[in-house]
Amino acid sequence: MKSALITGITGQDGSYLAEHLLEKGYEVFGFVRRTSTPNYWRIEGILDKIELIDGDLTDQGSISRALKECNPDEVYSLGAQSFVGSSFNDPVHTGNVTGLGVMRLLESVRQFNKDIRVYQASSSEMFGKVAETPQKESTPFHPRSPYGVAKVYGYWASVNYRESYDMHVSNGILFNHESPRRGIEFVTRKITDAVARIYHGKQEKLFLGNLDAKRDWGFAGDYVEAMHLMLQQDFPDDYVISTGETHSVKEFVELSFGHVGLDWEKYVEVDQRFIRPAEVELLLGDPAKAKEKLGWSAKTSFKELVEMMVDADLKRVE
Ligand code: NAP
Ligand code: F7E
Repeated sequence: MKSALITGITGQDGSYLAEHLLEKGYEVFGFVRRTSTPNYWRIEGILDKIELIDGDLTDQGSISRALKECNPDEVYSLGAQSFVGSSFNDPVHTGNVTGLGVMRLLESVRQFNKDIRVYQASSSEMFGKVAETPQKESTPFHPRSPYGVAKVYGYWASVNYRESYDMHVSNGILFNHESPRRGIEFVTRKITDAVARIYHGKQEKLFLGNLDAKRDWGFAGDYVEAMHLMLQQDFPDDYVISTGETHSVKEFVELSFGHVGLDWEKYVEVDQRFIRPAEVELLLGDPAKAKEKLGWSAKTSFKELVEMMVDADLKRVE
C-alpha cells in the first residue's frame, strides 16, 4: 500500500486529494496546524480514514518530525497562505509560509529520504502580468502580488531540488479551480454564497471589486487527479493544469444570478475596497502538455461548475 503526506489537507484541494488517494488505496496522512476552533469541515467525512499530524510550515522541526512519523512514498505540498488579496496585507507572513515553507519541506524531505516524490502546488498567479496568451509551461513569470512572488520562489525551489539532488519533484501550475468547498473570500464562492443568501432573503447587496478580470476556472475535483498523475510518471516535470477557456467575473455573476432567475444588476455594486493594488487582468492556460503526457483534461464545464456551486450554497443557506 502506498502512503502520502498532504500539507494543506484542511483546505479545498487537500480535502479532494485525500478522498482521491483513499479511493486509490493510499494510506493518507495530513499535516495540520493547531487552531483554536476546529477547522475540519472539509474532511469531516473521512476523519476516521486518515491520520493527522500536528505541525506548521514555519517550523522546520515539525515538518521533519511529521515525515519520520509517517514515512510517506509521496508528499503533496498544498499548504499555503493562498488568498491573493490578504497577501498585500501580510506579505512577510505569506512569503514565510507560501514561499519559504516549500523550501523547508524540500530540505526536510532531502535529509530524511530523497526518494520521496514531491508535488508542489504552483500557480497561474506566477504569470501575473502575462507575457503571452495562452500561458504555457515556457511562459515567463511576472507575479503581481506578494502571493505570486512567494509562489515563484516555491516553483524555483522545486526545480532546484530536482536539478541539484535528482529528486522527483514536480510543479503543477494550476489555474483557478473552485468547488462548493472553496473558501468564502474567493470571488466565485463569494458570489454563489451571496446568490443563495439573496434568493433566501438573508442579504440585500453583493459588493465586488474588478468585474472585468478574466480567469480560467475549473473544478477542484478534476484538478487533484492531475496532481496524483504527475507523481506516477517515470520522470518529474512541470505541467499547466487548466480548462483552456477564460471567463470574466461579470460572466460568473450573470450565470450565478441567472441560475435562480435573478437580475444581477439589481444586487451587485462595485466597492473600491475589493480592488487590488496590482491586478492580474487575464489568465488563460494551455493544458496541451498535461493532455499529451498525463492523459489529463478538465471534465467539468464552466456552466456546470457555476451551477454546482450555486446549488450547493442554496441547499446550505436553506
Ligand atoms: P486553501 O483552501 O486556502 O488551503 C490552504 C491550506 O494550507 C489549509 O489547509 C491551511 O490550513 C494550510 N496552511 C496555511 N498556512 C499553514 C501553515 N503555516 N502551516 C501549515 N498549513 C498551513 O487553498 P487551496 O485552494 O486548497 O489550494 C491548495 C494549494 O494550491 C495552495 O498552495 C494554493 O496556493 C495552491 N493553488 C490553488 C489554486 C486554486 O485555484 N485553488 C490555484 C493554484 C494554486 P488551515 O485550514 O489551518 O488554514
Ligand atoms: O480573485 C477579482 C479579483 O480571489 C479572482 C487563488 O486560489 O487563484 C486564486 O487567486 C479575480 C481577481 O482568486 C472580487 O480581483 C473582483 O481578479 O477568487 P480570487 P485569485 O486572486 O485569482 C490562483 C490561481 C491562486 O493560486 C490563488 O491561491 O476576481 N475580484 N471582485 C474579486 N476577488 C475577490 N476575492 N473578491 C471580490 O470581491
